[in-house]
Amino acid sequence: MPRRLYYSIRMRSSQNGVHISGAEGIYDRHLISSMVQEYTQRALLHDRGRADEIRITVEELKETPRKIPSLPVCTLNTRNPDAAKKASVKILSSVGISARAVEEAFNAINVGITMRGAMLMDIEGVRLEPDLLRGVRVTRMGITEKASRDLSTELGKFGLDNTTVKEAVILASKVHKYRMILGELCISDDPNYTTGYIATRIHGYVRLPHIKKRGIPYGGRAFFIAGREVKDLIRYLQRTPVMINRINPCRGVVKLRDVLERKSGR
Ligand code: WAQ
Ligand code: MG
Repeated sequence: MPRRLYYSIRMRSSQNGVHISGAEGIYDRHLISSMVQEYTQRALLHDRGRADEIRITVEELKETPRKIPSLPVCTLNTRNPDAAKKASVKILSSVGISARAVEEAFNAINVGITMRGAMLMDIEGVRLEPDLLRGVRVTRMGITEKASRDLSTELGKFGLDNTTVKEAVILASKVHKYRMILGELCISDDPNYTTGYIATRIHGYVRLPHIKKRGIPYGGRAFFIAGREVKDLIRYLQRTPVMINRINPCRGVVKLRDVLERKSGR
């Protein structure tokens, strides 16, 4: 029987060369035209302004996507940026990332120059990505239709069924499948979106409300890496197609103690 074909569909929109929105997924052949339509609509309706250029890529994947489960999601009751940072340090240091590295990641994000991709840092905070301005972009991830419905149901229990959270969970689930990645810090670049997250394979995806003050127009991502050999890792992040086909249960607001003790068990 011939291999079943999958397609990576990616959208980017901009106005006067400035990025407005982006989205991507992996789909069956029969969904290509409806997804192209959906992404076009999404680009045209984005509240950050009218796109004057929309680029949509439809690419047949040469490898069958790896199937993986989603990270479990929970939320801490952090009330301000300082509390969010302290919680980040506690959780990330429990998997071997130094407090200094976490500090470096926050500092680099707060410089205010938003990168297109993520920083790669070793556990001491030394930057490992070859292009320090652009970072490394994770692409070629998706979710099956069934898992997407299940993720919506699961997140919906806590009022979190929206594309921002879903896409971040899908991205993080791909990232943390790779053994060398110990942890992640993410702060949105949307000035109105003040919830960030950290993630580890052990603790899952931990949401951090008020990680930044409202109105701040920059954000960023850092992946903390065991070792320093990043070539295969970068290839995985950028090119290996990965699809979520199973959803782990999510929790609502939890205590930091619960996150540190009750590991997600993956
Ligand atoms: N690969 C690597 N880095 C990326 C990617 C990608 N595909 N997309 C964005 N980044 C980097 C880039 O530096 C952005 O400025 C930064 O991450 C933040 O990206 O559960 O919306 O798309 O409520 O603004 C977190 C949701 C939302 C928390 C994160 O990130 C929650 C979000 P944004
Ligand atoms: Mg954004």
